[in-house]
Amino acid sequence: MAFPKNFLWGGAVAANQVEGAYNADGKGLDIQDIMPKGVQTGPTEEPTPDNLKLQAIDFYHRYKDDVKLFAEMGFKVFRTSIAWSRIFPNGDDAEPNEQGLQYYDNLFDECKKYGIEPLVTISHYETPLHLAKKYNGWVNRDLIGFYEKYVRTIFNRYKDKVKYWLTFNEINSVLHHPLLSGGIFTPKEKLSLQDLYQACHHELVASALATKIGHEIIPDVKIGCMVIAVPIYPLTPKPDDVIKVMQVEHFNDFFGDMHCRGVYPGYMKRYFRENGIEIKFAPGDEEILKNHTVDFVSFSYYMSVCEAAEGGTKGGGNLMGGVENPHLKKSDWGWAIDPQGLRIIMNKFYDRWQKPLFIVENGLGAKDVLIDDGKGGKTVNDDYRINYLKDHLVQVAEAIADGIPVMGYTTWGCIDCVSMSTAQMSKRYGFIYVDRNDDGSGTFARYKKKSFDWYKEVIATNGESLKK
Ligand code: BGP
Repeated sequence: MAFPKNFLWGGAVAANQVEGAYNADGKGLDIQDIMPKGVQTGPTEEPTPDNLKLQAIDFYHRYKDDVKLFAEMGFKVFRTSIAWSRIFPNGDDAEPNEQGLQYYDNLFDECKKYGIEPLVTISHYETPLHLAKKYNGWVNRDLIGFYEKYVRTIFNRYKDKVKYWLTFNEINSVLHHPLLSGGIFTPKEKLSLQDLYQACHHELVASALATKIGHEIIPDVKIGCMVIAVPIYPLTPKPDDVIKVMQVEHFNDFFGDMHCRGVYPGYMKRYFRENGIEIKFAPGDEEILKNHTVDFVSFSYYMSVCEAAEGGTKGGGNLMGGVENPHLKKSDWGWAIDPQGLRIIMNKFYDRWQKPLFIVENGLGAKDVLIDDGKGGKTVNDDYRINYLKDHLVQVAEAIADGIPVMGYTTWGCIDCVSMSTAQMSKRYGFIYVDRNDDGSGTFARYKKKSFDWYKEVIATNGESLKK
């Protein structure tokens, strides 16, 4: 397995899914604090006790022990996000919250202590609630200014500690989940296409602006976009099905095209024309988009889907829709398992954008059973997870052999965390089991799963152990 020498092996989480401490040390509320059921039902008025994210896995207080475990596995990189509302509690505050800034100083220092590079998502589905409620999130152009201020603050503060940044998590999901991804409070059914695509424009300008500012402030910085990668296969060879695939792919790829090419693609202009959408550009937008494209493309990969002009069974999956592929097995949560899809989408992305790739999420959400390890402790025999990750990493190696520059690989939820789509604890991805349950019970104790030692060996051998 030929992984490059400096390949960044590691794991990924997001602040809102691990930290808890939702109102500690001056943190303001964010949209996750009122989303107790993930994307399944609408938001609540106030934070409610059934929202597991309010405490999550208490990473806020336990990060030292957790980073130590990541270091034991040999992580070269740890991806997390900064909770915007720890830094600017309302999003539009005049001054940042020093306690929030200090917390991430401590976390990044802890990573550095073990030689782990932080990879930081600036905005991971956790827009300050006030920005959602007062401004309707990214529909409002003012968000660009608030984001710019936030970005300048964290870039200046962490410029010597963080070299790898992602501007928005899964930015292309905003078309499907406007509140989650764009902090847009208007319910999706009532949101006009005009407002939705204007919000996309604002996010894209903000992302390019962050790239510009990052390059000015941080020496040797690498700034990437982050998209959901979903290979789409036609359900049949009928040209109508293939056209359908092309059209759905256009909506998914629009965001990567903008980040890598800096201009609106023809297919999008056609869609705007035919749907009466007119994107309002402010002076300078065009130049910002054009001149500040990303250094690399990062993405999450969990599954592929099929599309058909008509028919097919609606597929499971977290955010993007599609119809079921009859040839693939599914996870406990109905997500199609398709390791080869990873190689396919990597080739597509590189052919299309010619930018280095970084796989920043991949993994299996499964129900784990904690058992005695025979040595007085507890563990999980998660061979299913090992097999899943192994099969996907073999395909990453294939993609590298295909000639694609790949910067690294971070598994999703390297420590069990609260699920984004369903807000459950029982959907576990980690190498480290956390004793917390869907009903909120549990001690928060950590236990190493079988996959912990497996991944440790993969990293130690730079992927050579995958041959076994
Ligand atoms: C991605 C999100 C993550 C994460 C992951 C797994 O779309 O970026 O935040 O949670 O999906 O999804 P889930 O937690 O719903 O299983």
